[in-house]
Amino acid sequence: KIMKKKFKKMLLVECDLGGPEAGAALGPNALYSLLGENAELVDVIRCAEISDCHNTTPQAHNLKEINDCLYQISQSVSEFFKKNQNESLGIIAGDHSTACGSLAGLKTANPDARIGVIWIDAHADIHSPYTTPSGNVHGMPIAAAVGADHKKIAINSIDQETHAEWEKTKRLSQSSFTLNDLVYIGIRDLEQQEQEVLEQHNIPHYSVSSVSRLGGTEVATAALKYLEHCSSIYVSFDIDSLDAELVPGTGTPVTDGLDAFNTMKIISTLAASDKVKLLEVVEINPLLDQGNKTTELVARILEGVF
Ligand code: Z70
Ligand code: MN
Ligand code: MN
Ligand code: MN
Repeated sequence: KIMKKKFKKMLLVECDLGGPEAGAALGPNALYSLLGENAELVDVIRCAEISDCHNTTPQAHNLKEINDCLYQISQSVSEFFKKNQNESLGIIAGDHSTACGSLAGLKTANPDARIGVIWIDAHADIHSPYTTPSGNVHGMPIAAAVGADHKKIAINSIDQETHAEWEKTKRLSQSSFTLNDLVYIGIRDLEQQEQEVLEQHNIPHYSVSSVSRLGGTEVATAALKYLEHCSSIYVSFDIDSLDAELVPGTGTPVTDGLDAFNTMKIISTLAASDKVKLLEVVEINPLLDQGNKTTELVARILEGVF
């Protein structure tokens, strides 16, 4: 029996301005080229090149150019959902900084929707410019999407230009969801400020060991159940959620990560839910890969859905 793939239409976002090094902008094309003719391209968004950025925002590197990219993503995603009411969209992006743009697009097309978020990652990505240890914006998309500054636990003071651009990021991000509607899977490399935010908001988390114990299908089912009051669900799949040995081609491989089989079960169980409208895959960096090992594994994990 031939199963119809859920995400037949794809948006590529070629951006690597949110991470510490170049190359993630090449990930979308590398993965897309392995998907075969089933995948229909709806748009390709190219972010500025790192060499063209002046980086005048030290607590959120390249945020001006990232904001330009967020605007385009949001427009493209909202246009897609306005035109294709009951369809789903697959996004292959570069570094994770752009995810708040995808969420903003979903929200704009459907202002009354209560959006739930399932974030599969080694990282919590919930820093703001006030708490970031690195200034890398790929560590901030969730704070942007919910409009949080975390000023009470700040470790950085913010200069004027960073402040202005971050205000713009939050505006573009639309407060598309709230921390009550967030579930993490696989996070294991967090700073103390992130831990505090997670504890304060009681954000549920399925650890790698709970995935091994319960299995991917069970964990995905529980995550969907936790978000059952939401009307649509966005899934962000950062490939560094997988174990470091499996994914050399990513900016920050982290040990003790997810295995391929359970990750495939998680993704396919989530994709089977009608509420899951948007699945975004991020952080493949072909320049760091061993041959094509990482891209090929991710393509295999996504085989049933992309
Ligand atoms: C650290 C920071 C990070 C990757 C996000 C790491 C963030 N928490 N790393 N995605 N690959 O710098 O904010
Ligand atoms: Mn991430
Ligand atoms: Mn990550
Ligand atoms: Mn302010």
